[in-house]
Amino acid sequence: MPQKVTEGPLAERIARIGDQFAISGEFLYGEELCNGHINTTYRACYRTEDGAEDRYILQRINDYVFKDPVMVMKNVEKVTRHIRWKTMRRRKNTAGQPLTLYPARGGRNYIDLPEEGGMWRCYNNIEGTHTYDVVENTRQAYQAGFAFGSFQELISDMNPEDLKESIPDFHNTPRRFEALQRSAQADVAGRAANCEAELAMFRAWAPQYCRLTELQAAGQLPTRITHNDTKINNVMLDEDTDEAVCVIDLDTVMPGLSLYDFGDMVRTATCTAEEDEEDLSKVVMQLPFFESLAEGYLDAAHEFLTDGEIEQLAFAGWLITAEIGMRFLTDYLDGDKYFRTDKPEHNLIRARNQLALARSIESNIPRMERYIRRLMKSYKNKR
Ligand code: GN1
Ligand code: MG
Repeated sequence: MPQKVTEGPLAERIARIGDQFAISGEFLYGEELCNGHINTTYRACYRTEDGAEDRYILQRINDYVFKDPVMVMKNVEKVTRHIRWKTMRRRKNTAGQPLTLYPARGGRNYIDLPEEGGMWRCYNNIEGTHTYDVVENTRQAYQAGFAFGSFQELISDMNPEDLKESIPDFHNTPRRFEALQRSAQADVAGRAANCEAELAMFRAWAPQYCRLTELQAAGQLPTRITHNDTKINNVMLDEDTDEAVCVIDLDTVMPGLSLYDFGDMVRTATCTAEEDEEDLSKVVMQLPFFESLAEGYLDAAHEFLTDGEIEQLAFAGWLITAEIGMRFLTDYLDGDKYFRTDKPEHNLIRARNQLALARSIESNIPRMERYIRRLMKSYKNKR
């Protein structure tokens, strides 16, 4: 649980940043939320005039990762506005409900505060919800799939050209492999000798990395606006019922392939071990979780996805797990510049974990594909 602070340097800093946004009331306390490997996140609580307590999320955009934070904010604004437009017209709440950005001093939805480390923005805190770092039961897997499927459906009619690539080639697996090769070659942190076995495994898989990008280049997979970071802990579930309420962490919304989004759900919602679990015997994909996840996702998304996309769903789970594994190993070789780490070998541990998970997913692909075909048949029969 995050520690609530009412005074001292951290509380003062949070209050100072909160003071830049369209928030009224008296500052009560702040807390640092340590979720995610990238941004700095605080929650601030204010007492309103009528005695209620309102909470907000204050977040600094990591400008090492996002070279152009303004571009990130423009993408986020377009997506949240489009979702608001759509949900208002439908007059019903959907699990993809948007976050609300609060205006900052000066008329934008963000503010550059060099003395506070960079660019900040403010969101509503989604009350009455919680997140899971690992999935515990099939209901949670279903709800996560449904939430991201609904999110994709809500933005499925946006024009991909309206958003910019805030991180170029973010999910371009062949490029990620090239980057890994370069980092192994440069070996700036002198760590390549510690991970020869892992490097060899990623090299052995190399011929498969280009499958989705080649299908996309050949026009057989549509470019869409996608979320690009669909980890299980980026979906807020109702704290009493575990029903999906809202998808968060929109920083990487940009043109991409829906398959990488589904793949990242498979990576994070079908295994009960954390991303940095060292006991690899625990790092296995559980088929019942996959089935619920796929059902939730397709319940929301089967109508707009193409046959070409449906065919690659199972493979995408394997591909992104290998890709994220390569990114962890690259960062290990580069000396831990990108992902937040808590120990010297943290990125190597994560890379080994993802290798184990990718192997486990690989061995399940035929079963996963069979289940998807069954699901798709059931939708056709219902028509
Ligand atoms: C990062 O910020 P966070 O933890 O949601 C990363 C994702 C990785 C993920 C691995 C912008 O996401 O791409 O899948 O770590 N985000 C960025 O846990 O690189
Ligand atoms: Mg993220």
